[in-house]
Amino acid sequence: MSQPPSEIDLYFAPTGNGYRAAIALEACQIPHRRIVVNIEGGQHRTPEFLALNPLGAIPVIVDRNGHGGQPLVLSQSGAILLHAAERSGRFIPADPQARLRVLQWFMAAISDAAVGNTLTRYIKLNAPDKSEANDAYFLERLRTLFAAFDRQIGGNEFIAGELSIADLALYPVINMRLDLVESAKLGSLAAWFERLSLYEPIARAYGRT
Ligand SMILES: N[C@@H](CCC(=O)N[C@@H](CS)C(=O)NCC(=O)O)C(=O)O
Repeated sequence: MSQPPSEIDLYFAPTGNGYRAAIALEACQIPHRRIVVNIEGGQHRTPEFLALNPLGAIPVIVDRNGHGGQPLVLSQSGAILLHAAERSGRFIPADPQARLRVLQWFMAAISDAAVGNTLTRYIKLNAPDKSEANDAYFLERLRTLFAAFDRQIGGNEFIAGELSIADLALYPVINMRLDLVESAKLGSLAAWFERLSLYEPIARAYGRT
């Protein structure tokens, strides 16, 4: 029997940025299907893929029912998460002050933590000059950033009030760097991670259920 087309196509690879977009769609209960992009095989550099994202990177969503019913092609995992949250009316508060607080930590997750984590990998594996001192420097920057998130969570359940796009954006980064959370003994961040790991949409995004 033929299936009706799902509303959103998610061009995905199993990376932190890919999982961020998958979490967004699962948490906001937006029906979608995954189209796995073979990054190792260079599929993200084909003309077809570059037509979707000129930057040649996953994730990308193709939403046949974007704003005003117009088709929408959107890249950048943070933008996809924001779009999904706004569309569902969840994970981002309406109150202007609370909204800005959430956006502040959302941006810190996307532009500081996610990028900081990528830098530790690039400097260790891809940079033309290898240096243990540089590896240690970028790792320490990331550890310091994680410690700030740890203090922000403190005794609370989530990063900025209710469960929000700040939490959903940070999760894939922490999932990749539990070694740092453990070595720096970041107890609040560790407890937060365990809590979010039990959250059904996140478990589904990672194929754990
Ligand atoms: N800031 C972008 C980063 C996207 C990104 O770097 N994607 C990686 C996979 S995690 C990619 O497709 N890399 C392919 C390449 O750079 O050649 C986002 O959050 O979506």
